[in-house]
Amino acid sequence: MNQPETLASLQASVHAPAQVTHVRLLAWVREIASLTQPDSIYWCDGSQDEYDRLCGELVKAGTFKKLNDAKRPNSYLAWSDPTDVARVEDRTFICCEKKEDAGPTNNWMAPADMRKTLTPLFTGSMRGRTMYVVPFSMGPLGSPIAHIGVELSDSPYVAVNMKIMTRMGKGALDVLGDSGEFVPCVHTVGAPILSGVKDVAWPCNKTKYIVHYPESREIWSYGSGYGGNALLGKKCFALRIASTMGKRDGWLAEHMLILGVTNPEGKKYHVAAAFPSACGKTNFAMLIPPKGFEGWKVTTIGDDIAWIKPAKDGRLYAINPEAGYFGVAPGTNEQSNANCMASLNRDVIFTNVALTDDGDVWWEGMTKVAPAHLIDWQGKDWTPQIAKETGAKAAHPNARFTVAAINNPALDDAWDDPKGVAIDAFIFGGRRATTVPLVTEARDWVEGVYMAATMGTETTAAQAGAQGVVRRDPFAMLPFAGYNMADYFAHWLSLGDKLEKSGAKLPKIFTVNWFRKDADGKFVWPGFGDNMRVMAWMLERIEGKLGGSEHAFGTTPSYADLNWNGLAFTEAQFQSVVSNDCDAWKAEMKLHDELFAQLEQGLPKALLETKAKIEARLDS
Ligand code: SAT
Ligand code: MN
Repeated sequence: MNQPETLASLQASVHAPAQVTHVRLLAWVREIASLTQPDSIYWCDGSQDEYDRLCGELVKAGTFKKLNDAKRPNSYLAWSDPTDVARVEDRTFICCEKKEDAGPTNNWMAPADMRKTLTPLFTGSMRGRTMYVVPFSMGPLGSPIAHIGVELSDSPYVAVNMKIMTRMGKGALDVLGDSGEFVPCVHTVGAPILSGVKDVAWPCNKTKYIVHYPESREIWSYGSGYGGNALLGKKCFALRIASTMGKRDGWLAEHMLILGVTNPEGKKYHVAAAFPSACGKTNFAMLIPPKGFEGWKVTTIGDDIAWIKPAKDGRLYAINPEAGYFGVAPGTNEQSNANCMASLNRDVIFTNVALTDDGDVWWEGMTKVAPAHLIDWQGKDWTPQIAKETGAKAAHPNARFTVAAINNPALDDAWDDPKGVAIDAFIFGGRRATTVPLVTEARDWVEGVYMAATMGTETTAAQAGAQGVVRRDPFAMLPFAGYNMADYFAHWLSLGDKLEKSGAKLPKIFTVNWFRKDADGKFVWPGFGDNMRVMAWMLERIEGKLGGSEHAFGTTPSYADLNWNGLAFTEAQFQSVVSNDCDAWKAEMKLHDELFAQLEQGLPKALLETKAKIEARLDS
């Protein structure tokens, strides 16, 4: 006869500490363990001891190399399998009951079909490995804006990265209590260790599935150990699943950095900015004001994701749900991002950068002169000569660092504030060599949403596939919206409408493009710290100051409207980055047609009306 199961026996069956009294959690861990059949189960407490121990085991397993402690204390380097180096968008699925709820920009499969596909893959997939139970909070522990997730993963690399990227471990379990809500996340590298076979340094599987069930709020990830494919709190939870939660409950989960900017008079503003992956969000979030901006201060709240909720005062408050940065290493240096370089002095996990002969790291663009010899990210000898002859990169272009936010010298005092910060402006930026001007202020919320919705960008190394191809990337959310993009636009419009009707002052919306090129293919705008010049103009606009000229899409500053102190940038150069070529824009508007045709079903009328207005202005 079946005995009623006691909490103690349930805990014992999954090796849970006595602290864990959440029956649903315990039962789910047992269910996944019986499916994936790990050799053992380990509950992460999130302590430094645990982190150090797991890193030590990763060193023994050959996944990590410990870097020279005298050069970079407490830091490690991992090299991935050369086939597992970026997010796999073509293997990413939104599995809701109705295909139209995922929309034409997402891969879709019916939940039942996907479960049928995944069950055999997950069956026994953790054999020979430990299953790590990784409880985490996205957002400050206990914040009303935060949400809890639990990731079950057979990758200790994931466990230690999650310790840096989230509030991971005991604190999250305490918030969960014995009945709290959590998003269940199952991750396997899909490489069971068969008896007698030695494990590899970076286990993964050729077959990959990154699967979201928005209706039951589950995430299932198979076959990859890299970044957003495997650290499921990030893009999978904090964007794809959270965007569906936000749509339902009236808030926004966005692919945005959040920064604070304080002027010399001591007035502080908060800006949230959306750029596609690997287009300089981390650099912008850690911007150091250039010469000519003495007395200004920029501080970081987040570098990748913002959760934004309307508050009773009618303003939009944002938190960074993450606790660390998983940023692109190549191109990062003292000039492009000195705050980031300082953040990376210690306590870092590097993935796919090169190893120097003295046990430190290097990547393209880190120093002007490359070291004479390196071991590249694939473990091969690398010299500047070899690079010249073969084009071999020392670091993979999507090589990353994982580092805690508290390492950032420019961290904002309010970064961990459960209330969040009130947003004054949204910035949307693509990477475009032509057409799109340096900066434009939208006439109003609806036109701002139009510009964000039709944003185009050249693809980067952050996604597997061809680079430098222009694709529409609405709100920089193309790979991250967990539901129909047309409904996502409608959600933005309706939120703005509601706030406006309540009498609230909406944040201003700007679009930027730091990436215009000249006839020789060189970037014209210096970017990085000099982006402060553009931001200062935006803040003046928020204060209602005039300046700028109106054109078909909104207002762009004139040369005289920007502070040029400390930068030699001619009026002609400026013209070349702000000019609006009418023919180019007419062609561009045709590309918007393509997007709108794709999203036809459910596309808000307001966007088509806005398009017609812009086209009429272009024609006049
Ligand atoms: O690999 S991640 O998805 O975390 C990074 C990115 O693409 O922005
Ligand atoms: Mn990102």
